[in-house]
Amino acid sequence: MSERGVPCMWMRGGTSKGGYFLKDDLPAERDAFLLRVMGSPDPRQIDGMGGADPLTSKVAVVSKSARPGVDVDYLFLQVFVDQAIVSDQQNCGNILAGIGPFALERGLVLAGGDETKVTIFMENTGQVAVATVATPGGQVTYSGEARIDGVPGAAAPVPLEFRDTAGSSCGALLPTGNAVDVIDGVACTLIDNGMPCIVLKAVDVGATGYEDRDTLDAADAVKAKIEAIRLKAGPLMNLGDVADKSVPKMMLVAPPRHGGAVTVRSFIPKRAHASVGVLGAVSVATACLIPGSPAAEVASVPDGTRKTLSVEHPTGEMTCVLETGADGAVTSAALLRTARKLMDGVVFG
Ligand code: NQM
Repeated sequence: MSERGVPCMWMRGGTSKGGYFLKDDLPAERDAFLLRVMGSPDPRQIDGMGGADPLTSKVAVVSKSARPGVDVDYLFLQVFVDQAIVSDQQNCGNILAGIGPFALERGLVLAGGDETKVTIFMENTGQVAVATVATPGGQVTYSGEARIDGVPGAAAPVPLEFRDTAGSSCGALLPTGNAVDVIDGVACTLIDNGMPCIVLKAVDVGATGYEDRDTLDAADAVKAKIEAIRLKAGPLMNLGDVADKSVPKMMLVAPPRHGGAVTVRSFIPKRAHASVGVLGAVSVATACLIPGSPAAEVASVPDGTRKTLSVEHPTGEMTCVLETGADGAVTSAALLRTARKLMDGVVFG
């Protein structure tokens, strides 16, 4: 491919980072271009913009939406670090945090007062999220007092709301119809409330659930055990052969230690997450509400139909606010993220 420059904004979205593109700006040979932009495949991504980490090798493709009541369409692409794969098989709630600001910056949405609600269709899963962006005086601002664990300092808040995320990729919240499936002798909940996840007790696979990221990445025996479970669970979750897919994510849970609802150590799926994904956290929090599940056994769940669940992770916690219906099912989820514009220019691929 000839060297080609394409307009791009580099942004931090939540605890992830990546390139944000307008759909019409991308070349027809999109995936080859994005692999070159990130410098993949290469564990160091030395010849590209990627940060040698799945959390910083991400792309958002954004366009004005033709759907009624929706402002923009957002396609998330995971550019694998050490394989030549660009995957649309998962969503990303962290990169989602940058979509509202990006859409305003590019004029796809007009600011409406000091706060602007941006309604976003998530193309990967066919669901809608609403982001609230701070727009004092009609201008996007990234400065503010909101803090999220995993990101130093403070920034403008970007609250996110999700509805109807159940079964986003697997067709049902519990794709096997069971609260618990036993795989390789381990009790697992196969669940999808916005992100396909396998939730199991850390102690059941030889971990504690309180390790830091480096310790988990070096835990070869734990990783081999959970990958074997993941490969068996993929077809049961209607995801087919998941050997080369970034879903389902592995969620190792343990009792909370800091006053939260649950502790999680996640693998996405082969590297440990530095914190936890947004929709991943929503799926784990939802699993905590399912009676008899491994998550429910370790979790501390508040009463009431509106439940605030703090999901403890390696670098702090993520608070999920779940609304539940009369039958106890989760009907919506909300959480707080922040985002920041890092670079606006032309990227070469
Ligand atoms: O679960 C990483 C991230 C994510 C995904 C991953 C995410 C989500 O932290 O919605 O945000 O699980 O691959 O960006």
